[in-house]
Formats: sequence, structure tokens, C-alpha cells
Amino acid sequence: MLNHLNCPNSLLDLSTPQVMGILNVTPDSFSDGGKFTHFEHALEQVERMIADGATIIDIGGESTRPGAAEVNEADELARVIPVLKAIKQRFDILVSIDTSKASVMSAAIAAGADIINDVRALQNDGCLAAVANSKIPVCLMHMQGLPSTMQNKPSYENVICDIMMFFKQRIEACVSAGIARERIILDPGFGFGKTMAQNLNLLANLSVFRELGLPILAGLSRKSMIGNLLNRDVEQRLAGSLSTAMLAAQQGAHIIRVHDVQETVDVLKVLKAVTAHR
Ligand code: 8Y4
Repeated sequence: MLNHLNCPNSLLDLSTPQVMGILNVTPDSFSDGGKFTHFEHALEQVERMIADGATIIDIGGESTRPGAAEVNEADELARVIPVLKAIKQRFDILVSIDTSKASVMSAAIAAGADIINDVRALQNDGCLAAVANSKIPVCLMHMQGLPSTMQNKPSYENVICDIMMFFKQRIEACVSAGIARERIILDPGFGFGKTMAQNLNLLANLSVFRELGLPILAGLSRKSMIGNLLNRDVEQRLAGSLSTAMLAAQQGAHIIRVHDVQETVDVLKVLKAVTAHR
């Protein structure tokens, strides 16, 4: 039913799950030790992710891991915009910008961003208007609480129903602000204010969100739920991450956000080959 996402300058095929490669440009990112803050290294990383089969590159200049400090606007702009411009100049690839600040959204849109990825689902001041003033799609992610405190006693009546209600409210807010429904991607926000049981429940029931008829994005790569489940440090979570990618895709996720692009693309090829024989 959902066959593509309409980005103004190109159509993203969603008939088969797509891989979004993570490019971190935060100096304190504990996953990559900060080495990608260097511009040239960031571009090499992008080139490799494209060669490995990523169709979207997600650039984040604000660390949203639990307990992370907030980043000021000037630093975030300085980290994200030059990398965005260089990628759009050198490569034919969709770029999403992971930000919750209206000023960064507007600057990124002006610099050629294809998608806004907001873990706060456009709830900060000016964000609805910033996206409404463009033609590009937006990913609305669910988070309970804020990164500094979100893992301290997350609580839901029913995690699936509560997130479904949140999606319906945010879709309505977007449509009222002038963001067409066709421009919206939904993401339940694995690890963002959720216990292990709530994350597992979400992954087991991800297909429920298909009833909203919008593309679904899932981000589980290297997250704590995998580390805690398997008792693995962050650099030893590849097998766990790949299994969650397979599960999410099998439940109908359209976009999988990952660090390990080559391995995830292989996993999705296997799924696609088998699905063709159903
Ligand atoms: C190791 C490396 C352990 C990274 C944890 C992490 C999502 C997202 C993030 C997501 C969407 C992260 C920006 C958290 N997660 N955006 N962003 N969906 N749409 N942690 O799940 O990757 S940052």
C-alpha cells in the first residue's frame, strides 16, 4: 500500500525496507569516540555507507543518549550544516537532519536537507512552522520525558496504545500547521523513555502502527536494550542489532536506522528474497 516517500527532489522507494545510515557529528558520542567530528572522515564514512546500500544518511549534531548534555544552537549549526552541504554537493543521496531546534531545521532545509528527523516530534517552539514552510518530510519520534531523565521510571497505561494516541495527536498538530499527512514518517522511539519490557513489547507489536498508513522508521542499532538483553558492550552489539533490524522489517518497518549499513543491507536482502516466495 505504501510505495514511496515523496521528497521534493527524489522519490524514496518504500516497497522494500530502506537503510538509514547514522552519521554522528557530536564530539562526545560514546559510540564512535568522536572521530567523526573530523570533516573528511565524516565524508569517507558517508561514501562507504552509500556504497554499502544506505539510501538515507542521518546527520545528528546533538547527542540524545540518556543523560546527555544539551547542545547550543551555534555549536549544532556549526557541526551539521557544513557536513550537510558537502554531502549534497558530492553525493546523490537523501540526507535527514536529526534536530529538535527550529533554527537548525530552517538552516538545514535551506542547505538542502531532504528529511527532518525530530526525536521531539516538532513539539519545540517554532518547529511545526519551520517544517510547514518547506516541502520536505518529517519523522515524528515518540519519547517519554527528556533525555536527561527519560530512563528513570518510564510508565505507560499501555505502551502501544499510548504511542498510538501520541502519533494521532502529533499528526493532527502537523496537519493543522500545514504539514500534509503524506509528509509524515512515524517512529516509536526505541529506548526513549522505555523499559526493557516496553521496548520488547513495542518490537513485538510494531506492525500495529501500520494501521495509520504512514511510513514507519525503527532505530534499535547498538541501543542499551540490546546491550542489557545480551550483556554486551556497545561495540559487541552487531548480532543483536541485526536481529532487531530483521524483526522490525518483518513487521513492516519501512526505514531502519543503523550504524552497520553493509550488514543490515545483507539481512534485508535475505528477508526480501524469502518474502518474494510467500
Ligand atoms: C549506541 C549508539 C547506543 C547509539 C545508543 C545509541 C533514534 C533517533 C536516535 C531513533 C529516530 C541512539 C536521533 C539514540 N535514536 N531518531 N535518534 N529514531 N528517528 N543511541 O530510534 O542512536 S539517537
